[in-house]
Amino acid sequence: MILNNMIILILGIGSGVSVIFTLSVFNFASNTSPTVATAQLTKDIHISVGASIPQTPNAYNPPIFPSGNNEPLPHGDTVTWHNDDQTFHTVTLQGPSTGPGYFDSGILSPGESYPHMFPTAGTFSYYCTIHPFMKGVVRVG
Ligand SMILES: [Cu+2]
Repeated sequence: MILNNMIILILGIGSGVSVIFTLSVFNFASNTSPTVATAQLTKDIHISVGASIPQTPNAYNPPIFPSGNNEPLPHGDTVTWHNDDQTFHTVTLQGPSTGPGYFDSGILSPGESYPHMFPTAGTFSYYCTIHPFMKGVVRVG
């Protein structure tokens, strides 16, 4: 009887371990996607309400992206601008309007978005052609 109980106990531990192992693998797999989704959500720049008025702070928000001491955007990544304002704006690279790396959203209506992929490293200053006082920077590493 004692021997039989020990075998059952050992089998019980064995199956318990395998269940725990299976659960941890499942949890790892299910935790992966939300982490990626959160990272992508941070690559957005918002055109602020009132951006057409020079006194409005952070016309592009954040005005320098990535902000603060954050690492530059990895080259190959995409930033999406969102026109949250109630009038037209553009997202236009400053400098010559030719050559590789140039980008221009054209007119963005209220509620419209503009994605742009940065293929190379650099510091990219951009502005709004309708309201040239609106300025922003994207840092790409
Ligand atoms: Cu504008």
